Amino acid sequence: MSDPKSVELLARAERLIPGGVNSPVRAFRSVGGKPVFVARAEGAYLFGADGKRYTDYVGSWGPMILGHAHPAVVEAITSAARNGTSYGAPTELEIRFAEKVIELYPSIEMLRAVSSGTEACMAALRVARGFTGREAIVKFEGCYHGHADFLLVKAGSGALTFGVPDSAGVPAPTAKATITAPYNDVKALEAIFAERGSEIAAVIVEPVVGNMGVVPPDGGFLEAIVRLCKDHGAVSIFDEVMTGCRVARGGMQERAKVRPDMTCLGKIVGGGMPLAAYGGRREIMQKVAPIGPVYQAGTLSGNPIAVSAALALLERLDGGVYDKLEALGARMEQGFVDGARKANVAVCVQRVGSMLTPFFTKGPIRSFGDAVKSDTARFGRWHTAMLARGHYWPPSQYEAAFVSAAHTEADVDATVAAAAEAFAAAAAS
Ligand code: KE4
Repeated sequence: MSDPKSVELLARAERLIPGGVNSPVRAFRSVGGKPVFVARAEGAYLFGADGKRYTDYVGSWGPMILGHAHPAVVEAITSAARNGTSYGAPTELEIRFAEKVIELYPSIEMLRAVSSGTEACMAALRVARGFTGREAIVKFEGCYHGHADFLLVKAGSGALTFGVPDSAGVPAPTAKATITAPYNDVKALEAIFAERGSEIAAVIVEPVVGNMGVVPPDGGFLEAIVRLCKDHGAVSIFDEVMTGCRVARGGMQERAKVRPDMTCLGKIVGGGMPLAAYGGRREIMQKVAPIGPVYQAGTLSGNPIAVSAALALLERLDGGVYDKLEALGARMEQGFVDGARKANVAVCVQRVGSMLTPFFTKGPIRSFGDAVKSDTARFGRWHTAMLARGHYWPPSQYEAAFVSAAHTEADVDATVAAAAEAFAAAAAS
């Protein structure tokens, strides 16, 4: 349940915008209830339309790693805006952005800035297809790489068959070129390559899944993807839009010490602005227009305001930030485990650094098949109870929550206490 002001705003919004929201998950449909309309945010907190304060664990779905309205980021945006908002021409700022990203991601030798994670993943796959001259791509069930047609695909009848559309409006032939495999299943991936290796342009993976809830890779899984791609002349693509600068400054590829051929970045790397990027080995990126035959473009790509925000954020992500995020993440994980046990509720908390998910099932969760065993109705009741207590959790069982460096131990302890009550409430009803 949300406040009367949000209810009134939703009624107005729904007449003009599908579901009253500009992105589906914001509608709270999978948890019941109605969304809170946000008036402003600062540090670890959101303030609803009625002024109520919430401790925020969505963080704009990941970017707000230093908290909302960080003074240095706000200053960078306002001073950049005084120089104009967009030029549609190259700037030194974009060189500095590319230098910074390449410093953080040594597997990237050349990159292109775009305006969203969807664009980054769509473009990376088009470049991989142009580089290899092949059409088939492999993705994993439960992973989300944005809403490009050929990525809104679910597994066909058998593991080795091509995909079928997972959304209305996606042409069957488009989906057909996408093969879906179970996450963490090396044998399934080996079988796909054995059967169709010569047709596969790329394998794209969330190196830690956030989009079915947090599911870490088994040891050797990421290495197997890179190896199989290398052996068969395909391109390995790590979609680090969520994990980039989240699980480590250099993303999961730094944490796991695995180097993909290409990487997609967004969210934190974009400073919480409409800024994302894709890049990788120079010989691959040299296929991109205007120097190569693969076309990709964007009016606002590398926008000076967005790049200024990103640079202000990225230069503040020092080692101390990640020590704090790890400590707060671990504190919250332990608190949830203890609270669920006391309430006698089956909850499996999975976490990598400061991204975590309480799955309402026994666990462990290694794949989408495991994740869908979760009791989503009980999660929905828990989410509602958390919101009522002033804790703003991602409104879906199949999402990751994020702790920021603006959160304090007291914030986390208060959320853990609320969660304990909410576990009991969810269990009782
Ligand atoms: P955007 O087009 O939303 O900027 O990025 C797409 C994307 C690509 N790759 C990964 C790993 C992602 O997590 C995302 C977007 N994440 C969702 C939340 N799970 C964004 C929230 C939303 O869709 O409103």
